[in-house]
Amino acid sequence: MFPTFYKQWRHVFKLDPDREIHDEALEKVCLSGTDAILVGGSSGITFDNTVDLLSRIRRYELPCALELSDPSCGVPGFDGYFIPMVLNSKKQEWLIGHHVEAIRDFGRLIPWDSVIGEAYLVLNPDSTVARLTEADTDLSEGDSLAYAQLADRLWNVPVLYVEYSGTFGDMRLVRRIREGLQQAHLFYGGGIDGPGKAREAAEAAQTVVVGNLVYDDLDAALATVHAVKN
Ligand code: 1GP
Repeated sequence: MFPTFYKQWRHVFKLDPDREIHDEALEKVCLSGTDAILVGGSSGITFDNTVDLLSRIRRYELPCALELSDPSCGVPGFDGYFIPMVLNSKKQEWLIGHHVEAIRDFGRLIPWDSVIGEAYLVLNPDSTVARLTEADTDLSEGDSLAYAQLADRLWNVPVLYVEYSGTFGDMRLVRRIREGLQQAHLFYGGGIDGPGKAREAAEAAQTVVVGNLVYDDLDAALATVHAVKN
């Protein structure tokens, strides 16, 4: 059985261990009414900065999960571990290679009961994650739908993450992707700059992820919680 705790999440803040957040801001984020904190980022993540952020978040009661793309940053003590696999990466290592190495080297330490496979569809070519993984973002609507259905129906991944990190995506496409899913739970993230876009994203996806806004405009970020959950 896969863990299913994330299925209740409508709104999530994603915090990056490599970015500074002051205690007062972190308190507001954790007491905002969001459903969970997802810890992750595309660069500069280390074991130490991940431990540090987790221990600060643990002062509060909300669930906290780690998006783990580098096994050397596998800090114990999170409520769950999302393992990203980039569907449209041109580099095999981001789809399956790193994962095989991690299981080979650390398999005996993996808490499988709290591990969730997370298939990413990366759609903003200018994002760090797209560059890092050499994602093929030049996709037709049909291509995107096919990637999503492959992950959902052929691979039975528990979570599909439509990632527009840094820019607001095409909500019509996101909605169509969701309509085509049979069992996967849909996360959307990218470019949410306030309650309006948060609401739009919430109409299209099951879980809305807000990242950069926490660091750029905290008040606007906090306002997205109510917009998504009500
Ligand atoms: C990033 O999807 C998240 O992985 C959130 O994106 O930072 O653009 O909000 P933003």
